[in-house]
Amino acid sequence: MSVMKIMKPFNVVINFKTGELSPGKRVLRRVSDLKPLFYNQKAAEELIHHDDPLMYEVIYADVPEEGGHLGHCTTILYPGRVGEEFFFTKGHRHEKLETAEIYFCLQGTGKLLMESVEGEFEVLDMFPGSSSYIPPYWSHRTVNVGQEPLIFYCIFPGDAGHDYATIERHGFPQLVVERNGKVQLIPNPYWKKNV
Ligand code: S6P
Ligand code: ZN
Repeated sequence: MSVMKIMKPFNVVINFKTGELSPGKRVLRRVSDLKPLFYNQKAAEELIHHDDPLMYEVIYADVPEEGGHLGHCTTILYPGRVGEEFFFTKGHRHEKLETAEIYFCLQGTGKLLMESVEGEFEVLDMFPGSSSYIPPYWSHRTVNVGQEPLIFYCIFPGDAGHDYATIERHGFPQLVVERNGKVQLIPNPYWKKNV
C-alpha cells in the first residue's frame, strides 16, 4: 500500500512558440546569476554593469519534489553571447545521480552538452522535434547557438534534485563559442575531470 498522497490529475498548457507554461512557477536567470561560470570574466562583468541581461527562464508545473512524481517545465534560453561564448544554462547533475531526464525541443537551435561521472563527454543537437534522452549519471547544460530563443520541455523524476556546485567547480570539458562567424566547440582550459 502506497504512502503517497493521492493528488488530482491536471493539465498545464504549453505555448510551443513562446515556451509559456500555464499555470507555472517562473525562475529567471541573468548573467550575474552565472558569473563564475563564464570563460571571459571581464566580458561577464561588463554585461552585468551594463544591463545584466536575462539569459533564460524556467517555468515549472506545480508537482511535489518526491519520488513517483514527474517534474516538468519549459526552458526559454535567449540568444546572446558573453565574449565568444553563447548563452548557456548553469548546468547541473541530479543530486540523485541515478535519475534520467528528457528534453523535447520546441523552438530554436541548440547544443546539449553532457558529461558522465566517469568524464565521458557527449553533445547532442537540439532542434524543433528533437527529443534528447539524458541517462542517469550525466551532467547536462544547454547552449543556444541560434538567433532565436531556444525553447524546450523537460521531464524528470520529482526527487531528482539539482547539484549545481559540482559543475561550478569542474566546468564542462568544452566551451561553445562563435569564431569567424561559426559555431565551434573548443577545449575548456579550466575543466577539471570529476574524480
Ligand atoms: C531540470 C532540467 C531543466 C533545467 C533548466 C535550467 O532537471 O534539467 O529544467 O533546470 O533547463 O538549467 P539549470 O542548469 O539552470 O537548472
Ligand atoms: Zn536536469
